[in-house]
Amino acid sequence: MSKQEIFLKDYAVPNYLIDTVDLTFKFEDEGKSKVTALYKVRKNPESTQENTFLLKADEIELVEVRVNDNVLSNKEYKFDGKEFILQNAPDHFTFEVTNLIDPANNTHLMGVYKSNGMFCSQCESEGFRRITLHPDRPDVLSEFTTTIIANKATNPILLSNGNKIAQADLEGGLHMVKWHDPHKKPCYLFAIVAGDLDYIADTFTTMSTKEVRLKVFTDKQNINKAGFALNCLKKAMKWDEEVFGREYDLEDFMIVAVDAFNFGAMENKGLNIFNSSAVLSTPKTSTDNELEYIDAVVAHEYFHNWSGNRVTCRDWFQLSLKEGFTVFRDSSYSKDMTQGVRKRIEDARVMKALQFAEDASPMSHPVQPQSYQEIDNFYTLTVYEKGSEVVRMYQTLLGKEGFRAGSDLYFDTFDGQAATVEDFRSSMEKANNVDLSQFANWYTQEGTPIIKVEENYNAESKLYELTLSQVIKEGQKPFLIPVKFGLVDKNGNDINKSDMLVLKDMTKTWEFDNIDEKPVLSILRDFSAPVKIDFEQDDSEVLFLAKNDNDLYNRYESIQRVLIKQIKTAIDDLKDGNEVAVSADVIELFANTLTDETVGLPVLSSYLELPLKQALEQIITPIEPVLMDKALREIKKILGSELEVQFNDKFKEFFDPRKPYEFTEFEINRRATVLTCLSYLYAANQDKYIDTVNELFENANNMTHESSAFKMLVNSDNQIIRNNAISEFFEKWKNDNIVIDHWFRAQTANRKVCDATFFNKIMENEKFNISQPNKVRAIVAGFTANPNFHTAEGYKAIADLTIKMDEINPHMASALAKKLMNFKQYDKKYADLMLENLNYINDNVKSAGVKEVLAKTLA
Ligand code: HT7
Ligand code: ZN
Repeated sequence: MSKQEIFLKDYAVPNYLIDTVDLTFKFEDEGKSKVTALYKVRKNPESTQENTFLLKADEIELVEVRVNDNVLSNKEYKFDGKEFILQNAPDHFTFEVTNLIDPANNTHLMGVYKSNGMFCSQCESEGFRRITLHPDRPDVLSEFTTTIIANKATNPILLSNGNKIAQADLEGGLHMVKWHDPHKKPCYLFAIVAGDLDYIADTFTTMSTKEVRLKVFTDKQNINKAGFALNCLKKAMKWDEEVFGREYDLEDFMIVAVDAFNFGAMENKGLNIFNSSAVLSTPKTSTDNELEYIDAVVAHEYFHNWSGNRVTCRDWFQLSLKEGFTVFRDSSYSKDMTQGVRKRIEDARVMKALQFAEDASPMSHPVQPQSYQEIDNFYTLTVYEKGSEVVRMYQTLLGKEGFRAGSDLYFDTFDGQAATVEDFRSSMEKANNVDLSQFANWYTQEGTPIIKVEENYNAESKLYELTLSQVIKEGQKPFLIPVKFGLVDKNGNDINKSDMLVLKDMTKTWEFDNIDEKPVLSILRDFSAPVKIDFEQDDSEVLFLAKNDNDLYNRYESIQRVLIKQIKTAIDDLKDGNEVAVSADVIELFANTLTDETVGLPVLSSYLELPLKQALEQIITPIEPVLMDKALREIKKILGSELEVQFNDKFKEFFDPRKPYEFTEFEINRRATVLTCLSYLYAANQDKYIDTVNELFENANNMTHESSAFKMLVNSDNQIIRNNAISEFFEKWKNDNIVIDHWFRAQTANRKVCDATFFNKIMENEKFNISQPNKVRAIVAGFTANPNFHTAEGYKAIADLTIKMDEINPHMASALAKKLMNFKQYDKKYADLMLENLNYINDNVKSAGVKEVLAKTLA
């Protein structure tokens, strides 16, 4: 059933505020659990509305409601299961509700549910209403006290937000723990956990010398995998003090790992709840990428303590206020920790491949959406990643110091309040004494702006002119765009003095005089704004930049431009029934990249990566997914074969499989380079390199090597090698609930192993569990990247799974429904089949989230 559309322009302050929330949970190991909520309520002095107290509900069973201790009869309120309305409420009163919840049967994973026998919660965005009656909006901030009662033998650990203020053993094998959170917070930051958990502990001394107790809780079997995250937490706490001046504000900071979780993690005040895949790790069980991801997620959730919790959002339209800013903060942290320049390349890669695709999709929306039906559909790349790029542009324009001054002012001014993206901007403006009002357009206007570039050089007057024009949607106002650039001479040196142009108007020309020779323009260095560039630059200039640009990011970008052109030609060749050929220029460029001393380890593996399919799909249309897949494979094979010597030299220079594992920038880059080189060599000549791959697989002392080697073996042309690797990996890792996801994903991604029938069958595997989103994500991420997905049966398999998930977990179902959303960009033979399946999904689903995606897609 579709939900009513909610508009930002209709925002009104809440009629009532709740000063204190007193919750009591009595958890039952079997059957339903009882929740009692006691609120101190008062009329909001800012509200001009009547005395209507409106509370939200979802799948809760009401037992009793009291106002000022008097039980209400059901004639004294209106309740339809979703909304509870008390008309003519007093100006001040206590409101007490008792209700039942059913955690064991809560498969939506929102509210309180059970994961692996443990009680846990997820309230953002609108999950608190699945726990008890509440206005459930982020601008109602309260002081929470939480009492948890449960069987002591089965649930020895009872956790909630804040400080533990009491505990006692009770009759009948029960015990009780009481928590109090002194910081006012919206209910979406509430958390509760009960179960038989183990933990590791440490301490952190803050900059004002307060000692904070740190704990990471996991199920008993995984406690040996908690240390890495705990260490990351300490690094993040220190970094936030040093770089943003933010200190932690409670005596305890706790992280709990749960297996069934809809997202990466959740920043509940003092009690972060994590998807176990975003916390549990050792080098033997997690790849470098996964460890870096864990480091980033731990930091991200911790950073929310200020950007999100101390200063929260007024309404869900302000989601990017906390998410864009916090992604910016975690991205800066990752750059400082291990990722360096590779981080910028990766962030831009995600933006260009995935966020730009979202901007071009039916679900396109501004960083600050102006309306929604189901807010959970808007936890998107646009709100998170583009939102982070927008915050980054503030820093680019204001400089690091100016930005820090703005951030300090923002935190000081809005501490303890629910703020807006305008509040953030006004802090940046005030601290720097500038007018940034035009910046609002980045928040309110959707789509990816294009900058058209024109240049003119006059050898006689030695004048170089550069014109930048904005190509934006009809009706949109021009964006304020920082454009970093270089004018590169033939020796690869920059001849421009300032390195940034600020484009405010629809079009503007800049003049540079005394230029002796036409320079080569290196535009949008550092990916200084989330825009596309339309520039018909000579192939020879692009190639020159790919080899000589002194800006490490733009050198990568130019290599990608050369490759995109090559892939386009290859797809055309295949369409014409010809074989794929790789141009001498491309081969020479790769040879140069592999041998040029100026290409250091920090960038080498990124420079050697072929463009992501999603990035190509925006440029090479209509999309021919099967031909694209083939073109990419052929190009890789040819490069691996033509440049075998160079790849092998690099490989040998850095290959050291027995070296003890270290999580350092150098070692991560070294492993990435080795594995990238090996993947080219293996693509070109499996027989010759199979022994190396096998050895790496058998003797790996870390998951980075093991998982890469496993994927190569699964890709073998030899069925026996494939099957052996698949069964060996399964036997070794079947009892590791996280590592086994590599096994699921590697198979469904592989065209030699998985088609639609296999995809449907793998869900019957003893280790597959449909109620764990990680499992569903693993098989779907693999299969949708596999060319066999693009068949009638492949689309139907995803449609069937979407329909099934709609019943079990609507949040996941929405994500699945988006897989077919871009059907119009595909060649007609695929588009028709996708459309057929979208209609089939639409006829068979109920949840508001999926309905919203389909309504936009089919409009
Ligand atoms: N703020 C968190 C968002 C989140 C979430 C949203 C919808 C459904 C389930 C969810 N779990 C966590 C995550 C973050 O950005 O930090
Ligand atoms: Zn976040």
